[in-house]
Amino acid sequence: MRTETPVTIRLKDYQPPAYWIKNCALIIRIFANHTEVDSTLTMVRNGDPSELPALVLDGVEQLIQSLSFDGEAITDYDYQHDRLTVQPTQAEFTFNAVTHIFPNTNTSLEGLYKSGTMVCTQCEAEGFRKITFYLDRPDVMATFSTRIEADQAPFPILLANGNPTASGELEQGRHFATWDDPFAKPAYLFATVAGDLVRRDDAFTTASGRDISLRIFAEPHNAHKTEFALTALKKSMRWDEERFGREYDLDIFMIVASDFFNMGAMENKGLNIFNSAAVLATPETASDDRFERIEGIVAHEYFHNWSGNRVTCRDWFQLSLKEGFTVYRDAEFTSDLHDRAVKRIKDVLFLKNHQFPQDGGPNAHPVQPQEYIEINNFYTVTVYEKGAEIVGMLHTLLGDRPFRQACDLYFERFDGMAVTTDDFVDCMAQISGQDFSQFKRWYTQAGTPIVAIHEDYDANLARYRLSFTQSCPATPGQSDKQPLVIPVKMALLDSTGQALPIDCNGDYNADTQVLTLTEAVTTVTFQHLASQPTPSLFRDFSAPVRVRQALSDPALLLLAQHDDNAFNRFEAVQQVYLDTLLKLTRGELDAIPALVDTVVLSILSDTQLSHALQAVLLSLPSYQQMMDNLDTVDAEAVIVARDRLKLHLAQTYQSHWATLSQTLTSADDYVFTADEVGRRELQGLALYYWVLSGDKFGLNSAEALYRAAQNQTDRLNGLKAVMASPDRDRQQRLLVHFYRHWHQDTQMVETWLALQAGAEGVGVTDILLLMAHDAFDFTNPNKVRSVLGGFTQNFKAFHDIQGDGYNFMSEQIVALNAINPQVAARFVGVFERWRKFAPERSAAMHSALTAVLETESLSPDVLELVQKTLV
Ligand code: 0A1
Ligand code: ZN
Repeated sequence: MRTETPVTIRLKDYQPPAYWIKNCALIIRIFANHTEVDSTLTMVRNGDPSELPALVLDGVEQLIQSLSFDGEAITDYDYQHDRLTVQPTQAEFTFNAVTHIFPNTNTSLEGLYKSGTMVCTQCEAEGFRKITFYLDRPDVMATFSTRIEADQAPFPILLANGNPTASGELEQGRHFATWDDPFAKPAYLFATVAGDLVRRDDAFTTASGRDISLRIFAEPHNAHKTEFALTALKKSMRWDEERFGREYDLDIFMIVASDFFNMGAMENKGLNIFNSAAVLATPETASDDRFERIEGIVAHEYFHNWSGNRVTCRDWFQLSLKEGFTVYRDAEFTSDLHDRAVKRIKDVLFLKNHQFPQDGGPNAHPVQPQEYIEINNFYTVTVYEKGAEIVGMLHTLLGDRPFRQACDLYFERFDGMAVTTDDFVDCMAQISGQDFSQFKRWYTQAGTPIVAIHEDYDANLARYRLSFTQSCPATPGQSDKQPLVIPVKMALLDSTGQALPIDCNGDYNADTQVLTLTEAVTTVTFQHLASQPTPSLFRDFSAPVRVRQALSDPALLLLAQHDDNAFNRFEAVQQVYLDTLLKLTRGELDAIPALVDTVVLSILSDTQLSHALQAVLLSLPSYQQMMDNLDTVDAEAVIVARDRLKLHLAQTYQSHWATLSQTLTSADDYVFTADEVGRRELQGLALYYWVLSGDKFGLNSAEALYRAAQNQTDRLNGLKAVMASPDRDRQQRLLVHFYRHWHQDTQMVETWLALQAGAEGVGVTDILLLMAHDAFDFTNPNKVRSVLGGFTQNFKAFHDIQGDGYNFMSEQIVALNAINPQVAARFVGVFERWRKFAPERSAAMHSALTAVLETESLSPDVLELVQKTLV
């Protein structure tokens, strides 16, 4: 824990380093109670060699044993505030440090730490300084060689980045392994692992014929669950060659599964380390959404080998350079492998549920933040997901081939370098010949733009006009907003939903049907339209904006029933639901409008739709989306409204749900294909509605599905439906049964905890009971996320004014702050929208946050977020 006043780091203050590190030779000696790190840095002055400024190295909690320059002991040094200052006397020299660190007590899970029976690392963003003294910044790129020594019995496997070079026995039951990574990299990509791990092997031959060994390692209790990830890895490797021309470079690629991990996974060069929840899967224990997530994350980390590792970030303000681009790449991978429309719909839902609220709240920041206190707080949905949307817009603006050419140029020009988002966009500009200086505002301007649309049809002139007015609400520190470049993929539909030919005087490219807005107001005129068309705008969500468009009911219905752009069809259906939910919340409706029923019936009876699309089209907007569209949130009214519409759907279409639940079954073994995933998803939704309708047959059917299930998706479909009933006894029986059966399986226990924390009617007392359970561990982020994450995402439970959820979470944040600041800081986000709530809750959330702020020894992570949230 750092106690001094946190320092704000600003992009405008960026300076290149005074010295470069060319090579880092590490010897890591793991002992029972401490680890000795012997690091030799080969360094050279960056700048005038006749002037030698002090060398200031980052280093946290380093117990110094010795320091030397070129073998000469350094006695004159200053080590305070996590910085070591020494004075070189040559422009080229080696610096050696031998220090002791303590992985066993490192609960922050940054640097070198103990995870179960193994020892592993997490160095992004600034964890390497917890391992040794270093210029811990991404623009310092060095080749690394690593020698690890440890007791052979507990640690038979010793891994590090790069290719293996040697291994052997040492005295007293110890052994060593050496690894060499020839690709210069920043320290955040360093990794090492020591453990008693079981390994699964495979191989991959690259497009140019090089043979690569693939290995996944896991602790013995997880070892049977690695096959799926290995297959996903091979698919990712092939896809990156075919779609982006990117080939793997080392001789070996390794993945390690760790039960203790702060995030999803980490792209360390040649040695990815994964949260076991993000890599381990068998049909027995992982549901379809888990399989999807794992496949996407394996791909994401692998793709970083080029977008992030070979070409890396100059500084942490450029984080989206690698993250936005890599999220874009992994989304394309999933879209190519499975159902593109469904993937897009789910990604946009995620953006709207999480990024839009962030962009409209106290922690709104640009995709390229301009300042930070703790960089770990900027691994956000804005940097990742909005960053990916920006890359997607570049693709839309350039078209397939030029976009690929620009990516090729980027990889070739900057291979082995640490660069900026400007460099990336400049490649797009060079290939396309377009000027992207205005486009770059997407990186620096925070807030979700609003595009208001106005239509005007003149029957006499057969002329139709669309005018687009863009604006962007003020965000913290940014009151003046400039117009952005906004691509609008569009079509004009006739009364049957057919796209009409577009004639707008050649102003816009009719083939791609992409309008590009650049001004605050843009008006486009379309000629030769014999009747008024229905506009289908922002197809595939072509820009991350809020669209304000007053569509008539017939127009909305046409889009909801006939738009051949599946994404826009989904948007229209969601609009029908959302309008209804908001009106119900405001008390403006006595009955559910007929439009809802017309839409639902047409989805239920549309045999052309895939099951997966039917399932998303029949799902209601989330509480977050309701909140996001209300100025002030009356939580009770929001809950009552959503329950009412859900019950209406459940009861009105009870016979449909029963039929779907009973017919969408399969006797075949589990397969993970888009069709099968869709079938199970629709069956799960139907069963849920069936149970909600109050039909006892539905409830029995749900229990039967749970009991007969041969895979986790069916099991959870059954169990989640039972959890939607008021039958508490039955729920309890099944939960007891679940635990008895699966208590030895880490991922199943996490699921079991999350199910209970997310259940209807839970309160703080139940959560405390879960936390007192043997299965719970406050030092394990996955367990904490299952219980506290399950609870805080449980809208009814967390916001229950009778309960004490806010104070409870305030206490948990304070307790976590002392153990794991990163995980603690994530939970500050549950209070992010406190101002939106009506006075009683708003005041209660404010006081819970204030209580956190008044705690002594807050980590910079928590302090920064609480301060910003309270402003
Ligand atoms: N770069 C990883 C995510 C990651 C970020 C930070 C971490 O620790 C603070 C760990 C992982 C990714 O994008 O997958
Ligand atoms: Zn990433």
